[in-house]
Amino acid sequence: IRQERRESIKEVGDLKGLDALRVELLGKKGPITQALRGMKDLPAEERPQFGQFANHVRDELQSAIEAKRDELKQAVLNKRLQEEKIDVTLPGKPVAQGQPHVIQQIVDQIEDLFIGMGYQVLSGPEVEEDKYNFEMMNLPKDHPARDMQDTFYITKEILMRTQTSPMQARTLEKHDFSQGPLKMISPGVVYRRDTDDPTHSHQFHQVEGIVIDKHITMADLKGTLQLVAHELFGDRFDIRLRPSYFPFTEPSVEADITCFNCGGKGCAVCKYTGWIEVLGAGMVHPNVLKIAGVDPEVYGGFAFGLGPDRFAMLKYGVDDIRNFYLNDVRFLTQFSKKG
Ligand code: FA5
Repeated sequence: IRQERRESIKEVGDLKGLDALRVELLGKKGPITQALRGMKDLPAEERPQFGQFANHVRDELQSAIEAKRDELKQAVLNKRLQEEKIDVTLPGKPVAQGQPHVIQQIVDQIEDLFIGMGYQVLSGPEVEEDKYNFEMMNLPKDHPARDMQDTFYITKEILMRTQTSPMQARTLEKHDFSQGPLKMISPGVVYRRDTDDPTHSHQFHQVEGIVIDKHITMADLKGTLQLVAHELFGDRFDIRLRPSYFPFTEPSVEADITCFNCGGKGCAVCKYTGWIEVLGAGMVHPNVLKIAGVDPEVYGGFAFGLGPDRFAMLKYGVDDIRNFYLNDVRFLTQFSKKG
């Protein structure tokens, strides 16, 4: 019987079966318990020997069951490990990756270009003081040119900046010219109470630029702008300066770029002129320098404010600026850096 039972323990295939067998063999109704109970019918001198033997068999079966339980548990674990094995050589699942917004891509390109020419890149507050946005830019409270940029006012003195030009005033005020010339660009978002249309948005981007030193001329301005056009659009694109007016520059210009659509020949996109306006610029007005505490008799230079939204429209042939702000991923993913 002993041998037979040991065989049956060996043959059990799972933990449930083993438990059932344990109850069957060692439980109250099992043969060992029964045998021990029957001991009282034996002659007194046989009882100790019989008891000893029965206990011995019980212990033996108990340890056989325990050994089998360990073995089964190990087998379950091994099976799980086998099933959960990861094949690290299999190709991974592709993870969808985001990308910078197309306007940000243009701004990044502009930043890289100017950093390469030794400019510092600064960012300024979008909620700005009237003082920096207008007054220090040679636009006192009663100046008619304030109407050129319809403004979102927060209080009488605080507004959403209408241009990145206040960063000219902020840096001029702080710059220590004994340490060298000022060369700075400042990209950011600006706000105007413009009615949205295909080429105007009430919220758009600008990149301000300013260079102040002792011998800066308009030729430096034109050369710099030409480089920007060539870098962003390619060598076949040219830039042309037209006389214009800004209260903070004298003389002032607006810069046009060869129309991407007709290559300068003239079409509906450029209203048959062959050129598209992309930025305002000029030689920094002596009043702007004076107000910021810089001597205009000694220092002078140029400044510009370009519109990356218009650059992006030109570069990619987008005919409505509002597309950049609708957050339609089908539109935005077209400008993937990889593609
Ligand atoms: C200015 O804002 C001046 N601060 C630029 C400047 C800086 C001149 C330094 C001289 C010296 P303007 O309002 O023209 O200028 O805007 C500059 C550029 O911003 C425009 O050429 C155009 O590219 C872009 N822009 C202007 N208004 C909008 C608009 N509503 N939506 C999209 N882009 C615009």
